[in-house]
Amino acid sequence: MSSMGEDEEVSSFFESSPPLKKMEDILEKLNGFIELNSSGEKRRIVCVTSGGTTVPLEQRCVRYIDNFSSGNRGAASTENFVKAGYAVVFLYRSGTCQPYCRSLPDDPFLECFQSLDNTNIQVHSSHVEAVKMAVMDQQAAVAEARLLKLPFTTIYEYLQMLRLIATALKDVGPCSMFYLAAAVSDFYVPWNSMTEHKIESGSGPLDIRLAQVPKMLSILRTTWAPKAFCISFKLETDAKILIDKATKALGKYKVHAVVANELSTRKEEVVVVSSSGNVVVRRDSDKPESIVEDNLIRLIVDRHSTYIKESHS
Ligand code: 9Z3
Repeated sequence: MSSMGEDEEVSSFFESSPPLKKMEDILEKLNGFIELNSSGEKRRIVCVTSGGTTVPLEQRCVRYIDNFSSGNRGAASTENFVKAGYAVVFLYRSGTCQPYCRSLPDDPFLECFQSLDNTNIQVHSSHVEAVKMAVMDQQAAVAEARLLKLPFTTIYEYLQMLRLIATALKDVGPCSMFYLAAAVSDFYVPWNSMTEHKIESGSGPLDIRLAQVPKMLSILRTTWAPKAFCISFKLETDAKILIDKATKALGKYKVHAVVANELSTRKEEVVVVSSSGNVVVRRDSDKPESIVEDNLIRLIVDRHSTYIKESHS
């Protein structure tokens, strides 16, 4: 039997995926958001993906395989894109780090508050500034239609939602961007070959065969949103192979840049790999509050501006 072509693999993935819950609701929010940002003063729109996708092992899922990502990169990048005037569709893994919440304690969140008496709860003085900024910035971003948050958990949800967003952004053309910081599963259990009920234990070791997730990046570039500016990420734990892998991804998927990062140093530096050469981007280590995303998003926004200018000429 001949092996399936790339397009066939993609269609077979979507045909066999469990349908997205609340799809109508997601589409309504998405189209409303894009319309608000495309009429009148036209804004650039970026889809930031963030957090890791899960691979369920059972249809009524008790166990799953997960991809590591705290969501910090996506959340911090979203804040910077909003600051730079973009409208952001934030496609994030439920429960991961959120924009404007990075300086709040999450463990335990209740540390932020103190109870004075039965009727009065106050923000603890040590967190007043952080809570005030978080609430005000988040409310402003949502009220001005600069931020739309859409959650996912599984690889099935993530890819279906990415396709919806890409298709909805097609007409925004070069003014749209994909910034794909989510950690996406490479392997999965096809829905049709997955057991419905919880896998039974007690009968020795478990053998599972994982299929390869079709490479959606190619389809995103060629079919879903070919005119969008597209930034993908490459994560490795072995620094020796990182740049080579990122360079190969750049050539294979024809994205506009690949941001290469190594797991242990990802908060200190990244390398932006593109056809114009490799640029190392670091956080300003002399400023304690500086984060690598401040400098990274400045560079990406600049590159996007050049791309828009070149597409008009
Ligand atoms: C990244 O490389 C992100 O920068 C991180 C951010 C996940 C490392 P955190 O969320 O970390 O701040 O904790 N994302 C892409 C990872 C990925 O799965 N890339 C694929 C690959 O490396 C290509 S799509 O093959």
